[in-house]
Amino acid sequence: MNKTSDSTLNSLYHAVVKRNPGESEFHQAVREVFDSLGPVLRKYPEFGTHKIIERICEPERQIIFRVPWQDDAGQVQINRGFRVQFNSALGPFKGGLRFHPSVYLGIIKFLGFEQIFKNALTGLPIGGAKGGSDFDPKGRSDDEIMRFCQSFMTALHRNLGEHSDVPAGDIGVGTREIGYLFGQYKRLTGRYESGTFTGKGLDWGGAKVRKEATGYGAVFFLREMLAARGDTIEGKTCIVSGAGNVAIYAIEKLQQLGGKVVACSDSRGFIHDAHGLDLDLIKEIREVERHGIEEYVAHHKRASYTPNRRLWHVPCQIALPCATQNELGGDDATTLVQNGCIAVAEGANMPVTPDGMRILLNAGIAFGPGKAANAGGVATSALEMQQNASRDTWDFEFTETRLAEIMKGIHRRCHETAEEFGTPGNYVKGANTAGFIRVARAMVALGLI
Ligand code: NDP
Ligand code: 2IT
Repeated sequence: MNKTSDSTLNSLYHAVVKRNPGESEFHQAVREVFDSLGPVLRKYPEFGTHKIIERICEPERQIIFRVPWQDDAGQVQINRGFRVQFNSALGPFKGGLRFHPSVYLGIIKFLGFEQIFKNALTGLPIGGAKGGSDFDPKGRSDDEIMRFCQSFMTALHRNLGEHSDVPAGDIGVGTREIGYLFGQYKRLTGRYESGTFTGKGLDWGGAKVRKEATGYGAVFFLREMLAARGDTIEGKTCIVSGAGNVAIYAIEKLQQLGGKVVACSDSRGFIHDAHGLDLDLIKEIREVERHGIEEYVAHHKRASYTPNRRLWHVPCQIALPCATQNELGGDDATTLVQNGCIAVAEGANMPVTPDGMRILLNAGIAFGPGKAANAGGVATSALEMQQNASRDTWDFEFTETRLAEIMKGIHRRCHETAEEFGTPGNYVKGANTAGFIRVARAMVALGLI
């Protein structure tokens, strides 16, 4: 019986690989979820009868489009745009847009697939989607960013709506880009439909705490994992990869809770400051000037900059990968373990490779997978949708309290599900299992659609 469901999952995995050739990140995300599902199929044989797994791996709709735009020199540029509307069993499609030159269908599908289960774990009514473009915003002027966003939205706007598909930000897409995208959507539809986007500016329909939510949420999840082991963040040495939206607000919350963050990175290198990072300076360099993190050392002579983005050898007790997929591999995980690391929470999506994850779990480190640990961003997006629907605005404290409660609920769900399915303390199994069951039940209830 056990063997049957495992061999079924194995052949389903090979079918996914064959059907989606060349999409290695998507295969990786599917494999990880399938590795958790054997016991689920045994407990709920109806999921097999209803072909939930086959259906969940096939996006409901995939949109690929041309994005032509003109640069400041008057040259025509062509990029490719994507929106993968993966699953709407629990609510309107929901998930961010990524602008990065590495974007192709396999990345958007891995992100969209993960988003289904992440969104399910929040307990809120949101389906899963992801989109983006291979457009590289680096070094582009404000006008170029605006023209690109307008062209992107001209192609995509018909497929969006507050009850159908609600994008937000991700790598390379922040409040500025959401502004240009929303502006063009409003112009094309003639409607001030705030609920079609989240991550908006606070003056035009945005929600307090959304900017901070993913980083804060990851630290709230970390706090819960440590509390389950009778420990706290107070006094711990921490390192955080990335210096973008998620990393900055993860650092902020770690510091507020008494952690000492000594290193962070960007795509080119990392800074190390044994006194603890000066976050106001990092915000100024990254959010205001949009410069590289190496500028930090010009202001703090005591700090060092290393032109290599891998910072995992910096000794720490807590590590938060908050930059990008597959940034922490097997060797990095071994180094973390050897240096006495006790907890890793994924602020980014799939930052730890399968090898890395195996090593961290085998070492008994508290490991929070992205689906659970970084769900605070999308959960607060759902709170933004609630405020837009009721034309209300909540204050910072109230919204942050809601976020903390949601992260506590996600932790509890993962923890209890891992125990129920015989893998206590394994949040990877807990998150995959709990997220999958919620979506699968809804799919069965909604019939064959
Ligand atoms: P940002 O664009 O704000 O920041 C990304 C950071 O990661 C930058 O420091 C960037 O460096 C670095 N980075 C990006 N790509 C690479 C790469 N290929 N190699 C090395 N470094 C890289 O993005 P976010 O902070 O929003 O997103 C970070 C991660 O968090 C992503 O995995 C995203 O999917 C995930 N996430 C984001 C959420 C959100 O609400 N924004 C919600 C949940 C997850 P540089 O500036 O030099 O390019
Ligand atoms: O990966 C993610 O969860 C996000 N980029 C945020 C998605 C959202 O809709 O807020």
